[in-house]
Amino acid sequence: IKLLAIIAVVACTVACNTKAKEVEKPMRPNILFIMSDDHTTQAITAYGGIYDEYAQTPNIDRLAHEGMIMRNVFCTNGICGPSRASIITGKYSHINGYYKNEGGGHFNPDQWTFPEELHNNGYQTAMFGKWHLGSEPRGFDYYKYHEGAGQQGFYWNPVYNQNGETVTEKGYSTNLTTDFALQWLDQASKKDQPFCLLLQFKAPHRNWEPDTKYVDLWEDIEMPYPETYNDNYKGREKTAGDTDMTMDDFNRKDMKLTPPEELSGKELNRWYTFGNKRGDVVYLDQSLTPEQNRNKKYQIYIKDYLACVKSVDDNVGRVLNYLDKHGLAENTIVIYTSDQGFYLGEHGWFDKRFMYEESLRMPFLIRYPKLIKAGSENTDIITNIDFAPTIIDAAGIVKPDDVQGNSFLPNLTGNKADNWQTSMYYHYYEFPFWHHVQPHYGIRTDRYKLIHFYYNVDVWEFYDLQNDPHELNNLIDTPEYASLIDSLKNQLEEKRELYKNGKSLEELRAITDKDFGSIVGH
Ligand code: SGN
Ligand code: CA
Repeated sequence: IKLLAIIAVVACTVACNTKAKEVEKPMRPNILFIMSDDHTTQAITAYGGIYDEYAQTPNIDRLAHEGMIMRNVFCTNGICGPSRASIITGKYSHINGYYKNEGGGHFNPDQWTFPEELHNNGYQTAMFGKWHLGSEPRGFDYYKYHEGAGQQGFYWNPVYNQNGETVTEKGYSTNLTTDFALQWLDQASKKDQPFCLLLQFKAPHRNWEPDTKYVDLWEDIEMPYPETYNDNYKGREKTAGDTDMTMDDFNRKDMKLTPPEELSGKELNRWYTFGNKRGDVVYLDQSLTPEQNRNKKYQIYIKDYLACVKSVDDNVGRVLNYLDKHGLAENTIVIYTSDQGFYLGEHGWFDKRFMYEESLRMPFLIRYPKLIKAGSENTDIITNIDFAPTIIDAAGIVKPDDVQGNSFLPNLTGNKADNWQTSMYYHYYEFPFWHHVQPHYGIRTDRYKLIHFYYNVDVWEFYDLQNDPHELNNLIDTPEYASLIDSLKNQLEEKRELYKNGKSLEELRAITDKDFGSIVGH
């Protein structure tokens, strides 16, 4: 009822705009969309994880306590540019044209996006931090995004593109990006029109450089190892077992080792990455056993990652305090998410890309006191193409017909549509760089997952997430599941039809091979 009332107010505000102007101020909510890069749910205390005892995220958790935690929000193509393109368009990669980072890095700016829609509807719009879509942002009154390293940006003294102009700033990127966003908010919040602010941190992306004050935070502690840290990839040899994202691939740059002084740029790159040869392992110290070496690298990795998260959390706190202090908390929808999840040593990995749980799942916390009950939880199956329709719905705007996602605004008040999706479709294309993850597509229901890896292998995998939450037992050839697998294959085909991705394997491989024009320079 509350939702209907709000919709009625919004509808009236839009419809009676001319007449009602002097009587009532439009009640359209402000949107604060906070997205970090590669921040996974295992590193957010509200979701619960093995690091909770050591590394907490009290500010991000505030959104769960004062709003809703969503546990089944999934990415449709688990890497940066593609996820971001899906988020702003509400469409799958094969429709918005942004399939890959490598050789795929130019977003067609002429297409519909939610920030531009809000802008056209009287919102003040701005974007800060990581953009990573190659083309210039459209539909923003103001933007300041990371340049350098193929738009990955730098942790320290970052270079930004500020409304088309290159500027270098001094300091730590997570803090700086927040400073700039708050400066913009200072003037935007004084105006009558609502605002939509996209605050998109570079952290905690590779190579995980913490702020100086957090560098030695857990020096004397040995962080716990995830249960699947020693995965032997049995039954998944050609997929999970054939990557470049294990601790062996954790390089000298990741370890923050100091290079010899006399190296040229090219040599330095080689020194950092071991010349990118598959199977090379570099030792931190020759006296270590392979296992000690691996564990020591993992400790560096997890501590640096969690320290980067700490700065993200601090800055989320700064922003939430700002809203409180300026009386903006009531009428602002605050979202915290990340472009995908990440492996924190699960299956022995860092990075993402796979349709396995840790990287498929996106954190998603949302606070909007007018609509969402404090401390609530949701487990509906939602994907990143549903973000755009939901955000514009909250602003009282009807989505264009060709937007593929659906608004989950009703789900936030327990009014989920009867025909809400009970499964989701995933498709990843980039290969072999980075990390040698075979292109694959698949379907996930609330209990099962079916995946087809197809680039230069032909492997199907099937998991029962209830009995095997860590996805260690590929049951594709288990007779008891044969009919269930058949039915899932049909459902997967239906999804591909629904989303208009009926391409042949040959056509799909051609997409992986095609260079769409790149912003590389990693
Ligand atoms: C860089 C990283 C990769 C990472 C990609 C994509 N290498 O290339 O490890 O997978 O970005 O990340 S690095 O040595 O340059 O750090 S994404 O978040 O942009 O998708
Ligand atoms: Ca990312």
